[in-house]
Amino acid sequence: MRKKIIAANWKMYKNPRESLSFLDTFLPLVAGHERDEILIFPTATSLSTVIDRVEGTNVHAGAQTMHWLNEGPFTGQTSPTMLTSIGTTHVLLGHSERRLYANESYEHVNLKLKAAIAHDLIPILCLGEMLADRQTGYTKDTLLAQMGAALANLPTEKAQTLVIAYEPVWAIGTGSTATPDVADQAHAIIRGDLKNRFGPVVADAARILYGGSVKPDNVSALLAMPNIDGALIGGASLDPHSLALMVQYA
Ligand code: G2H
Repeated sequence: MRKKIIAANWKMYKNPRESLSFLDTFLPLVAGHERDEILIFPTATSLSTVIDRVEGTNVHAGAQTMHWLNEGPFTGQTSPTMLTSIGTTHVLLGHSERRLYANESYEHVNLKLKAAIAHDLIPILCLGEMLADRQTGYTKDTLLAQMGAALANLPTEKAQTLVIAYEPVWAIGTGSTATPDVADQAHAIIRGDLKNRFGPVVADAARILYGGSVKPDNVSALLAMPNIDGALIGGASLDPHSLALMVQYA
């Protein structure tokens, strides 16, 4: 039985004061909730504040991206060791907004994924097809190509903690969620590829989250599907009552 993950991707919202105000409301609402893992991915300037505030609770915090090297002349970047030095446990990698607006390729994501694992950060690898891929029947090919590039040369023993977020780009922030069946079919493709690549133990253990316009009124139907092991939630995670409802699967 895979423990589900409810993850909040705050994108470029909430300064440290707003993050603390959110947590003052949210933490009591989910206190003692152990059925699922609860993760929050604040913006870089709020990360250390959030980590300090959630210490000792059932909530963990992660970064929205990172570089693969430990230091260097890379203006604006944050390294794996910088993240672990403040107690970060998870990192989102390859989010479509990073691919779209920061030119991030899956070759970069591959370097980041290996660096995250080497530093005991749990990576959440984001992937998903564009609307044009789906309309032309290329969803499966696209997902397999993204998996192939992101997971290239990753040894099986390093794949044990993998978490993948399937986020169809056409469903991100658009209000159009994939139906539970459509999402589950994509998750099954991803799990099948994990099995081919790393064997049944890794494939059975990997959590595959769905992301893309998840809200309190669609979360329970999505999470009821056999291959959907949680949700990566953007817009609807910014309100503490809304996120708490989704932790309870609404
Ligand atoms: C997809 C998702 C969170 P939203 O980007 O990663 O955002 O729920 O706003 O579609």
